[in-house]
Amino acid sequence: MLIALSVTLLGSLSVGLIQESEAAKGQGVGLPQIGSNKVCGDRLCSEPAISHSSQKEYQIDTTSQTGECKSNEGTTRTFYIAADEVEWDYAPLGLNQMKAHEFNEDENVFVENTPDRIGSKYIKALYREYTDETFSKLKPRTSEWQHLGTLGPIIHAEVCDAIKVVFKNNSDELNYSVHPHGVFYDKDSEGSEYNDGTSVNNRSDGIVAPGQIHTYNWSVPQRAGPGPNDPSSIVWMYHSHVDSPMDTNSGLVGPIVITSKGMADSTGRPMDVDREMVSLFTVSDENSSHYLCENLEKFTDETCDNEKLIEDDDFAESNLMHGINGYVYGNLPGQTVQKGEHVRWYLIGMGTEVDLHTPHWHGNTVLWNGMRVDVMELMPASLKTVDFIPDNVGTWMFHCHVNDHISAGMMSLFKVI
Ligand SMILES: [Cu+2]
Repeated sequence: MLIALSVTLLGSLSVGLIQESEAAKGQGVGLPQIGSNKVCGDRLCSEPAISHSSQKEYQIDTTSQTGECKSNEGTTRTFYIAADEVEWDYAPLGLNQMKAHEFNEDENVFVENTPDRIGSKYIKALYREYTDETFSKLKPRTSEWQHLGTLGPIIHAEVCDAIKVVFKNNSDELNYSVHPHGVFYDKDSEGSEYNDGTSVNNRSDGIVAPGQIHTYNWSVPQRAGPGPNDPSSIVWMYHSHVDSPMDTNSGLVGPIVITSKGMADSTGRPMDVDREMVSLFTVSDENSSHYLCENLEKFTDETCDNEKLIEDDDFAESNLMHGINGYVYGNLPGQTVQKGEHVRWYLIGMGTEVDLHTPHWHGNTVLWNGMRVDVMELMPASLKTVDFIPDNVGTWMFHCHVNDHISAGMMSLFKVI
């Protein structure tokens, strides 16, 4: 039987080699052809690697930029979002919740407030959702979205919908904007000003002055929605892009989730998902925030006039807040999922060259792009979507696996109940 199997294997392999060399002659390349010798798991299999039907699915849509959406086909989803200057606490519990102990000397480098250290509280600019165009009443954040922390409100839409963001800049002195990733926008809704040849009339989106309101209109063609390898919804983000590094270090980042056409409920959320989670992994560099001087004046005995302090490496390090959604050392609330439900977890990376993050779920595994993992990789502005069905009840660590970031507090807890 072994001999027979070997002969069969050799036979099919030699056919494969002949096919390959013939193909190589014709195409001038030596790459093996995908064909009858495709490896299926731990065995050879005979079916073609790519069927005609799957090839069809992978064709790029060459229709107009709005894909196959007809005008007025979808829903217009309106959001009232302001940039608000607020006091934010990276560690509101006042302890290291990962170990349920008081902050030790190493942890206090980042969170202890002293006469010349800001500590865990900072003035930041955050996107916050209001109920209407008067911007007089904040829309309450439900317990489901409590874990968003510093992130702005989640913008849900379905392919062929339109998104309207009425943005008010509530800053006293600073210009801000809303720049989206992924969705379709004209120049007056890009939220970023640069030398692009557009007229002055097209520039009110890029710099929204203090107290001003700008309405951004974004459409959601197919190319803004899930691709062939994506699940039924994917994550994008929006952020201020007047001075992108300083604006985002100050806190102005939020998530956009686009669901495939026909897969969303009335609120634009994916119908095949029970629970959505969003996590932003970034080292918020409060040294590069618009509010450094204000923070010094409010929380310490120092001011920005003390150049020696501002240039001190230890002071600079104390302002590198290694957070998940703006929380350090297990202070992030509301990360609760249920055993057996379909959880979709959206991951966002932001920052600079130190922002190489590897989110790791303890106790469970996730699926990304058809692959099983329990650690993901994020670079600045990475946007990734994973799925899982929790099967392991308990309180689990969800943290960045980069050693330096673990020490600096980029850790949280999630519960499977
Ligand atoms: Cu990290």
